[in-house]
Amino acid sequence: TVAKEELREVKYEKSEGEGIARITIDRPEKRNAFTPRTVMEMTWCFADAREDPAVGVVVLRGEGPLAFCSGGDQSVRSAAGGYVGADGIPRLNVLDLQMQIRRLPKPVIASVAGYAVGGGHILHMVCDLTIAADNAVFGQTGPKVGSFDAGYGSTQMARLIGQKRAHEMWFLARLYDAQTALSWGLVNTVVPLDQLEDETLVWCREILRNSPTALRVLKSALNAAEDGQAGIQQLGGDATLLFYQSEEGNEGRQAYMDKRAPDFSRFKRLP
Ligand code: 2NE
Repeated sequence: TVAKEELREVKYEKSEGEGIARITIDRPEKRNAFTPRTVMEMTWCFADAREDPAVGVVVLRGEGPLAFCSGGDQSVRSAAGGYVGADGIPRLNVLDLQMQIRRLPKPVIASVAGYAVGGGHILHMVCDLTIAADNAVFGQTGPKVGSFDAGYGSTQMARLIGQKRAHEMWFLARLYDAQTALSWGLVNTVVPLDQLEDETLVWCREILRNSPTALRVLKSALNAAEDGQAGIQQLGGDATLLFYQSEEGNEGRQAYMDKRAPDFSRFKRLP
């Protein structure tokens, strides 16, 4: 893990009083390819955004106009079974990051300029919304470089664009422009590159006006079927969180603490 003052490959900003956290992959010279360290830094940022009650929406982006993220840094990929950092240990920690984004109970928006390819394409797919600049390019390169993502990279893609197109995207490993991505349902909207930042802010502010609990439960619900038991757990956790805030839930806890029998008689059994 890393601490905030150790962030080197990622930039993390929180807007004063507005509720927006912005995570920027900061390796533009490599088209924002990620190393194990980049992923650890992103993990730290997403955890902070989750824990901070002032944050209501998270934006994931890449530094510069040329790339959102070009996936795993192939120069540190090892035959030992993953991407290797300074500690010499091979890791595929981006898979944990994907789950962290899915489970973060706040909306996460991918703001994509330039290339979103390989593992970078999967990162935008696991975000809840994608706003693309008109120079954005999407695709999976894995089969060309001897890699694949048979987790969310496959299942979530098929959910988003359908089985035939998902087969095409993976089997041919072509790159697609922003308009094609829009017509396929891979992204929510396409805007001119110079408006990407402003449009992302507009979407954030609109989201921030809405009920945080409604957004939280909807995110869980929209992911629940795909995530199986883990998805039900997330949705179930939201139900427990709400129940703990209710009079009925607190009657049970209070009765236990008072060493008396709980009295649930005043709580209606609604149809
Ligand atoms: C992204 C793309 C299409 C951009 O092309 P272009 O022409 O705009 O830039 P260029 O010249 O290729 O890249 C600029 C510099 O960035 C490095 C390049 O090697 C180049 O370095 P220099 O020659 O200037 O020294 N660079 C770019 N992407 C890199 C990467 N991923 N790793 C290391 N260096 C990279 C074009 O650059 C491209 O196709 N990049 C490779 C995309 C790719 O194959 N990514 C890995 C897919 S596998 C994966 O991400 C993955 C997974 O499948 C499963 C689990 C985890 C990860």
